[in-house]
Amino acid sequence: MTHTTASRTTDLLAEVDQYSANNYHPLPVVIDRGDGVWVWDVEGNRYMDMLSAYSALNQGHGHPAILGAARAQLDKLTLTSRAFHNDQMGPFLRELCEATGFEQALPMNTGAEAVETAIKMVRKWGYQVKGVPADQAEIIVCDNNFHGRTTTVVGFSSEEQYKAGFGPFTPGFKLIPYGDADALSAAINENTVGFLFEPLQGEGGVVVPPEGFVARSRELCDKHGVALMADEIQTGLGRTGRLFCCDWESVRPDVLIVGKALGGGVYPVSAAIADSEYMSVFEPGDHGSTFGGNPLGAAVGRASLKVILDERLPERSDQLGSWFMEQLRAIDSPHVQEVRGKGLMIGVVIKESSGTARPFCEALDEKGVLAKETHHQVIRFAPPLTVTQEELEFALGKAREVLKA
Ligand code: IF1
Repeated sequence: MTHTTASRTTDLLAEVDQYSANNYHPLPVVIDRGDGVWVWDVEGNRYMDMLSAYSALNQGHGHPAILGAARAQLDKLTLTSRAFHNDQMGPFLRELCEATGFEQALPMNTGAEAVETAIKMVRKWGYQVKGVPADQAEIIVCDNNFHGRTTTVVGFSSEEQYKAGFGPFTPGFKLIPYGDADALSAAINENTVGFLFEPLQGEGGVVVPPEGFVARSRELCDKHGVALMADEIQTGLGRTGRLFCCDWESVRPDVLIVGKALGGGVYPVSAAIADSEYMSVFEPGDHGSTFGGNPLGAAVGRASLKVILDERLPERSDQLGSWFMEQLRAIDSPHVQEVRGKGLMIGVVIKESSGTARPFCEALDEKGVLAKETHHQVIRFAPPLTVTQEELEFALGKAREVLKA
């Protein structure tokens, strides 16, 4: 069955073309319904969602427990601002701290805001606790990083397009090659306050660092009094087959940054999480957000976290991910250079001689499997973690057809 594109889709695409900024190049599918790993377009065609909104939908579309919590909260109270307390934020932060093993959490909305929060926290910790001279704090980051789209964050991107035309940028960031602990060691000096990294790079092309990199980074940060800041916005909450990707190397960062799936695909919920040694640098007025910690987001966050733990989604991701990756590797394709990843965060790298990954994603889309390329050569497979083996077989069948063609 090849999916059809009819006039309703054409009209809706034209509307976006006319009224939206041109900052995206999406696949031409207009979705109007979702359930679990499945979505339907406005023509009634069904697709399997192999992107999960970049891991914001680890619990799947329309998870009943998350929708139930959201509906109940909608009827009671949605927003107070932080000028007053609400009855959901405290329980949410306690449950988040209990699940992650940290003392305190600062709630925000989007991932980029949580990254900014972590940067501010670690800089102030550097001045107040480590004794770095005023305005000299340095944070080390990695080539090929993706931490969001704010001006500070794109300022330390190594991707020219993310920065071009948007300067001047915030100083105080130093780039090292990803996965290179010796480079990290060499880059640390007396003014280094933090090392911000993704334990597995997502947008960078599903890049798995050499084994031991995270543990060695932990050792180096311990040795030099540098805060290890793990951006687990995409890798966290079960995606890579552990609750957090750092768990693969038994590493506890100093600052844990979460977002995406913390909102269960329903609402933007993010947080910077740390012990009070770091968190206590914030005083009233230092930092905040109109919406961060709001009761609707907190109720959604509580339900989203509970689903991940109750349904043992990290274990599912580990087992199904290993199996799925093995099956993908077994496809005899002239186009595939490598299949890599952890858990259900998987990249199929297309050989440059076969062109880019985009036409392969378009072909999958036509066969009812939604996948999106990243970094030109990589097809990313990251379904909701609630996926079944049978559903993965469906995607695998389509992947075989597309990759062998
Ligand atoms: C887009 C990419 C993924 C992230 C990590 C922070 C953020 C992200 C590790 C910021 C966000 C996004 C943003 C979204 C698409 C998605 C993406 F392709 F752009 F890079 F997932 F791979 N840290 N990732 O992955 O979180 O502020 O967006 O909530 O279209 O830009 P945010």
